[in-house]
Amino acid sequence: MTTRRLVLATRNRHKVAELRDILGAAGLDVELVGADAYPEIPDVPETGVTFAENALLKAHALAEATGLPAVADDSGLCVDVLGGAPGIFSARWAGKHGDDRANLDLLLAQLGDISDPHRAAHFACAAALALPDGTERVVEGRLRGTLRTAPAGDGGFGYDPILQPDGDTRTCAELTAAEKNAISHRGQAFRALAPVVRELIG
Ligand code: ITT
Repeated sequence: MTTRRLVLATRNRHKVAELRDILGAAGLDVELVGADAYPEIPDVPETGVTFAENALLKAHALAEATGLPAVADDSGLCVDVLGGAPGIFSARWAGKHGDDRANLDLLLAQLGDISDPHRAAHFACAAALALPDGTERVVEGRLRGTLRTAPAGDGGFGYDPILQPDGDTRTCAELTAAEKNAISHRGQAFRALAPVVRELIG
């Protein structure tokens, strides 16, 4: 039997690495290919207003363009005292998409006067699967924690250096990749999606 190919609808190389680890550990017998293998396919505008809507937009666009099953995630950091922001705007909070350091610095400045008991936040992830025939599934995961006042650690990406998961004394950027995947929003969401992928594409 030939191994099925599954396209990962992300150009974020950190996410590709995490998804390879997470889906690999879930025992999926599929060949995982990043969206970078299809440079001619344009990025889809993230016009949704929820993580789930955006994840489905990305997965459907790539499934239609490639004729292959596609998985996507949309994720971000939701800060309680900011009413859930940056949320779906996490990647472009400081203006330029993907400028992790500027996003993190702006958020820390905005929270400068907020004391520890009020610095609760969570990472959220919606993981979507879309098939070329329009079949879709979406599941969500969360990682709750507290925001530090200064970055610590150099692992991971994005807001990892300022989120300290509940029950730990380290930030996400101080965890090993395996430790982060075991508890992360993305790990939870894609571990929940893995049996669905197995059922739908074999
Ligand atoms: P794709 O759309 O190509 O997948 P992206 O980086 O634009 O890549 P999102 O639109 O989902 O992805 O934005 C996610 C942003 O949320 C990301 O840039 C980080 O700022 C933040 N984020 C998401 N997951 C994170 C994680 O595990 N650790 C730290 N920050 C994270």
